[in-house]
Amino acid sequence: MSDRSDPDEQEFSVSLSQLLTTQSFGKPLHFFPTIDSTNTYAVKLAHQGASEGTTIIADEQTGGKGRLGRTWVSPPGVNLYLSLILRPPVSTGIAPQINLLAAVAVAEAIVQVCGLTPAIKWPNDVLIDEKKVCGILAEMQTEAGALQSLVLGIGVNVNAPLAAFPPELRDKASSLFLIGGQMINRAAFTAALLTHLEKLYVLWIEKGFPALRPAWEHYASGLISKQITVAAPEGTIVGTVLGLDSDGALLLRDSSGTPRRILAGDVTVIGGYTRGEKP
Ligand code: BT5
Repeated sequence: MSDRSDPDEQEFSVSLSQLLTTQSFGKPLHFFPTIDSTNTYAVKLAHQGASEGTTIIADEQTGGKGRLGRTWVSPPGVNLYLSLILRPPVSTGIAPQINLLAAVAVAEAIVQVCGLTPAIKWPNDVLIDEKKVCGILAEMQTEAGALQSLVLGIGVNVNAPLAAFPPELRDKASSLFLIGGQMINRAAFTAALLTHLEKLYVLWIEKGFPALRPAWEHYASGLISKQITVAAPEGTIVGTVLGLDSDGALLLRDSSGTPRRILAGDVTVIGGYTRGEKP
């Protein structure tokens, strides 16, 4: 733990420790007023042998990371920036399913704490009213091809005002506060998130991805039959969403009518994306 001077930060970390009823997630908890990236620090701890459940939270990130070298905007005092060290007994091919699991856990925490209607956009963005409120970045640590640890990074825009986002993000990003109109207690939200993460993680380890699939499909139901474009490593694909494969891959019918399995990529929904029905 680092020195803390801001009472809000202190309250966040102290009340989170008091609220946690998890077995191992959030234990131990390392809290930083400011850090470059909680994921970078977590990877370092993972290499040093930190146990499963070890959690790093920062009040601000100066070098918050998105996927593919992108940046995660991480202003102080308002949001959640969390990295969790995991050591799942799975192969590197299965490990990316943690992204889908995390998106479900974030959606469940949002429903429980805020009563809002989140939607998952494959693989792992959580949106409300078509605006991104959460990003997930999982990083694998391997040795001789075997998974040693997995750092799960989650950023949630909890109480950020619009001014906290740079102008170019203001029409595509939002916060739980901006959408719901109420300030959210960050400690209570984080405790709920870690509880949902742990519950789903135990289920995933015991029963595999099929046990998570109905919940993922519930939150991503608005995607089915939608026309999307996917910027995938193999190029840009335009198609209609058919659903999810048993391993979490996205199933599409492309514009020539051919079924496609997408393992990675950035999805844009043509004509917009909301999940209309209440959970
Ligand atoms: C992500 O990447 O969405 C993964 C973000 C993971 C952030 C967490 S915070 C804790 C942990 N420590 C880290 O350093 N990272 C993790 P990607 O799908 O590549 O999306 C990045 C894009 O989202 C950017 O290029 C912007 O367009 C947009 N963006 C950046 N900051 C945002 C924010 N705060 N809210 C919504 N959108 C944002």
